[in-house]
Amino acid sequence: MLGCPSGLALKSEDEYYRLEDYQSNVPRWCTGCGDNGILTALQRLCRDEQLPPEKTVFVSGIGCSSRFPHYMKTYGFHSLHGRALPVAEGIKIRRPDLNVFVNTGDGDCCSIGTAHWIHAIRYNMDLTVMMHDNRIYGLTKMQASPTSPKGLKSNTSPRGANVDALNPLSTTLGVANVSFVAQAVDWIPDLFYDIISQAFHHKGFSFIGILQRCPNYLPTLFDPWLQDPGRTLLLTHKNGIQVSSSLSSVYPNQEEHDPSDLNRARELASRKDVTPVGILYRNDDVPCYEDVRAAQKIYTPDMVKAALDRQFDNFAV
Ligand SMILES: Cc1ncc(C[n+]2csc(CCOP(=O)(O)OP(=O)(O)O)c2C)c(N)n1
Ligand code: SF4
Repeated sequence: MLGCPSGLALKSEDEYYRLEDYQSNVPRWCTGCGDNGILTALQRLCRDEQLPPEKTVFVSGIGCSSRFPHYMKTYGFHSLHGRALPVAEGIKIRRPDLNVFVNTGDGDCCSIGTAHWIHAIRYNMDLTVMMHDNRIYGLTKMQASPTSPKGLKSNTSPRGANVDALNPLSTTLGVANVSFVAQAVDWIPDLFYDIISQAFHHKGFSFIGILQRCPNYLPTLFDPWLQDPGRTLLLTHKNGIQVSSSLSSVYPNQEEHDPSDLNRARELASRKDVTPVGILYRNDDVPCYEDVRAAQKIYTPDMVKAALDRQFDNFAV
């Protein structure tokens, strides 16, 4: 057994996965795009958890953020716009042994993919879902998304978006069987890593809304948060995130929030004066659909074989 810088006990040097073992193509995102930091954190997570690349899958829809699987040297599925979740569920139901991550954009998840999103929460399969929320359609060049703030000028709302934005956290917290909801921001990497790590360890549908900068189309959108740390409310708890003293000195606005308190989570999610960052809700007792299905399995392999043989016999000459 060998030691390593991160303190993990290893079987042999050859079996230790390094950061480079998860790095694939050089990302084609714009300089300063928040997706770059999210990618680095996920590669770190895979390395720290020593996830075998052949047992790990990143699934995405379509969008800038959905290019994610191309940059991970794991299995990946760059699917159809809005369809990342059903693809990921299909993978998980057949191969519950795989680590399945989902990358989706605010357009991909909250617009064309809404129906899949709502039902995926209810089915509560063991997936780690990152919703990269840059509040715009990036790939198709700046159209308003459901999370675009009211008044935002875009190519589809030249006079300003004229309906209130959808709140992805409140929406997720309103669905039956919700089991994990967090919010992260791409510009506080330590907290981002902690949140993503807790989401990964939660067994069930872990939804992380990530405020993600798009310097290409909305270069100043998150400036108020970057310039005024008081706009960010860090949610701390022994069952949530804990904040270092150095980070506390920058972000003194904190609240001790017990993630098992669903009503308080809903109140926090709907606050407009501050942006909560941390674990809003966690319930480890919600059953996962793949386990429910496995327990109800009524067909043995022999029964499947016999049924197939009967079908083939119909075509025998
Ligand atoms: C069925 C279908 N409709 C529309 C499109 C065009 N389209 C591609 S990406 C996209 C929006 C992506 O926005 P978002 O999910 O927010 O991701 P971002 O690019 O901002 O990361 C749209 C409308 C498509 N590819 N397929
Ligand atoms: S357009 Fe925006 S979201 Fe897309 S890669 Fe560039 S900065 Fe990132």
